[in-house]
Amino acid sequence: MSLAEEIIAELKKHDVDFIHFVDISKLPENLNKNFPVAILFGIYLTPQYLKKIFDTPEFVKKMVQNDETNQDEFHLKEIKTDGLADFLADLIQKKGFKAYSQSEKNIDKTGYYNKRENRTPLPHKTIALMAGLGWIGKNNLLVTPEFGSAISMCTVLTNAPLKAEVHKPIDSKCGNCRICIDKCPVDALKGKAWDYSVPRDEIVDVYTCTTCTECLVFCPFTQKYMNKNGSVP
Ligand code: B12
Repeated sequence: MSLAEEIIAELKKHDVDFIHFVDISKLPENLNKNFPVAILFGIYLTPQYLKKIFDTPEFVKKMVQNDETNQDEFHLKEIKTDGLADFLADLIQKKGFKAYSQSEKNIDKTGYYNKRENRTPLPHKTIALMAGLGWIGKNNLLVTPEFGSAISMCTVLTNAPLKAEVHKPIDSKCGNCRICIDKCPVDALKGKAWDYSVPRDEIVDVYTCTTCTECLVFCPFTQKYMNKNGSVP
């Protein structure tokens, strides 16, 4: 079994939904830390979970008030994808190659988490665009044609000999839609369309964002996925 097959088999054992080997060798060193390849993987959020948020005003606020965060699907899947990144980096290092897990914990532990600006050097979204998975919506999230923004993902940077690809990002399909902007309870979304030259802070005010997930759930592409499985409201 090749290393690529072993990595895919290990991740599939943990119900990972998508895996991509992305060529990041052309990115500047302050982004790719001199690693030529990024392993991007993720898990989709369930339509049932999205429906719960869709039907429950202030879902996250109530969840926090009721101290139920530990049962929250997105929270649990974020812990899972980050944990798998740490596990994968360890597995690749044991094979004699270099690997860097981009879990929040490891980025912080290695001193690359800019807490003041809430940013990391090479966001998963940048790698997801290079994998051709989707576009950056007006919600500043990765939006995919089939699952909208209903994703928890993580990445591992490595010099392991993995056949990697890079693709053009999909053109935005937001058009004139502004549902995320109008749904945001704290007006953190500024209505600016993304492109490479647009800084994050011109799209979203991360210091006002309350992480209520509404911009993720109410996106029409997330809604299409949520409703596809017969959970039409
Ligand atoms: C810090 C952080 C936050 C902060 C700041 C958000 C932010 N966008 O920076 C806060 C706490 C506010 C936050 C909130 C949320 N977050 Co958050 N967050 C992160 C984290 C840990 C780091 C993000 C980062 O580095 N930001 C810095 C900026 C510059 O990058 P970015 O906005 O993520 O992405 C930009 C770049 O990729 C850039 N870009 C793309 N291609 C290229 C190419 C080049 C050359 C360049 C220069 C730039 C560039 O365009 C993107 C948009 O501006 C990531 C995990 C990770 N390590 O990536 C999760 C992550 C982005 N969050 C995620 C989610 C789901 C959320 C929430 C919905 C959670 C919730 N419960 O509500 C909200 C939504 C907020 C919003 N609408 O943006 C998901 C996104 C999934 C998706 N579909 O995109 C991630 C990937 C975590 C995961 N487990 O999947 N988050």
